[in-house]
Amino acid sequence: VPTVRETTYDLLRAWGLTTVFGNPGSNELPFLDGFPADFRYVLGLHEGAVLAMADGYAQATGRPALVNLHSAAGLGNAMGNLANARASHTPLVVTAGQQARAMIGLGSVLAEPGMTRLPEPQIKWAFEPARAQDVPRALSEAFHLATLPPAGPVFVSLPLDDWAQDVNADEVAHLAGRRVRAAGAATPDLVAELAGRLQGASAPALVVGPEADDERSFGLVVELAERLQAPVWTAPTPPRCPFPTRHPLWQGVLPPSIAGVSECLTGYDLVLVLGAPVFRYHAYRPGPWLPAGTELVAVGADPHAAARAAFGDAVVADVAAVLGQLLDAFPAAPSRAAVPSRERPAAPAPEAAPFPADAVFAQMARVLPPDVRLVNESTSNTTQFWAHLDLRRPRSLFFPAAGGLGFGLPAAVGVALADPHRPVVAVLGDGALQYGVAGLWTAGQLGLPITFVVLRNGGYGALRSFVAQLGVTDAPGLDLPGLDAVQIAAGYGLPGERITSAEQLATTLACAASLQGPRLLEVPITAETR
Ligand code: TPP
Repeated sequence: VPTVRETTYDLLRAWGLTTVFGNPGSNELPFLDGFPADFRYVLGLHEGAVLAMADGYAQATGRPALVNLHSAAGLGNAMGNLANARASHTPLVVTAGQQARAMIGLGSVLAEPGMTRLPEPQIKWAFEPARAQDVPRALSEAFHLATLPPAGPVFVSLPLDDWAQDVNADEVAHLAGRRVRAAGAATPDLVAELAGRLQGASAPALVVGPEADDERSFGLVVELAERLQAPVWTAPTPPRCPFPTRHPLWQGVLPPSIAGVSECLTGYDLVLVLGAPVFRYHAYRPGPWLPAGTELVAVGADPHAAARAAFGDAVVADVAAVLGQLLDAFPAAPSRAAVPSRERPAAPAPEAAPFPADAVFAQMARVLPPDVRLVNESTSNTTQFWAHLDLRRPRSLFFPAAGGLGFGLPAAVGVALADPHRPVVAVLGDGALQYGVAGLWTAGQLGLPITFVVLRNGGYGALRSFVAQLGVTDAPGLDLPGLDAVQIAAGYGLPGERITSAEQLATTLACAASLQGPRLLEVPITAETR
């Protein structure tokens, strides 16, 4: 008779979940007992790092990932990055070990009767199986639900004495072979209506979001934009890069405010939003949702986002499928005046440290290999970052979707694990580095080719700008003296270098493609004022 453990490992194998991102404790050891040789355990030294490594891996592969955390404490440590995973719609099966069933109600150490409430509201679903025998089916539900659109993390609590129990083989016989898929295409009527509106528009514009950053959609968005001769913006606060940043139709990132979006879209009669909520604002700058005379239609997988929007029509559907349908529906579009290209900011050459951030990013765009994957968690200079990026392939950029720091460093580890052939550069603020620092150890142990670029401005630069915007004075806690990123890296076994000259910056960045293992570069930068 198979045990819960054997059945579970067979299912995980069938689902391709043979990498376990975890940090273990006594509740989880019975699951890890006799860990099969064809599985890989990726150890993170803090659960926040574990969650973000899995998130980076899932986003970079486009496949779900499995996380195993330790009890309520480990799950709690992972909550910040669970918020990021929820916001980026990352398919994650998050598990935590629970005490032995007989001990849960007794207030025992490592027992949490409210375990399934703990990860609320950052999950699609949380469950603790009623019987040990239900563990395989519960994990099956979690796997499919995490993957179905809109994808996202789900949580299963796993009592430690379940693993050695027998299952009824008949009860679980069909789980491994089940295929659960969403069919997200639009009906012919809807396609005809959307195509008609686009063709009839005198000045259409596109706004693209993270759902379009995959192998299926990326090229189709370009095709649609070119066919329509429509300008393309990236939706506000982008966690991904869904459109090539040097394409002549790309206009940049929409500003993250109500008034800012409306100002940018002035002059367009129809805005088609593809794969983004409408919209993820940040600073409160009220104004009209849209300019007078502008209509908006959003296509995306998230029904909640569709329902929540305060304006515009919405179609809940698979972005790639609808893109394909639209392209088939109108092979030729009416000819329109050429869209003026965005004025690219001058790309200053770095001179000497401290460097302006835009000079560092311009240098990256010059010397990094074309297949580079970037993770960005440097907050005061995202405008400069987007201004200079040269990204032309899907899944090339990852940023914490909920704005929670501590994602970037470990996410880079997961991104590198997903494809060791694409070099990874993580751009981290000197503040951001500290929230996910434990990820350095995993990067070092696995010898992953990651360049961690720590931009040292000596403080919480983004908050310094907010202080000015919000009219706040004398706020404490914004300066970060006394941090030495090179020595921190050394403590985790990573080589590090402090960059002082433009030449050193150019040569060290240029070898990102030929690394044998991770390294950290500390780059002094000047403060940005916005
Ligand atoms: N805690 C978490 C988990 N996430 C956050 N976003 C914040 C606090 C608030 N926060 C936003 S930006 C920022 C902070 C603390 C400053 C980050 O500083 P740094 O990484 O050095 O980048 P800089 O802004 O200086 O470019």
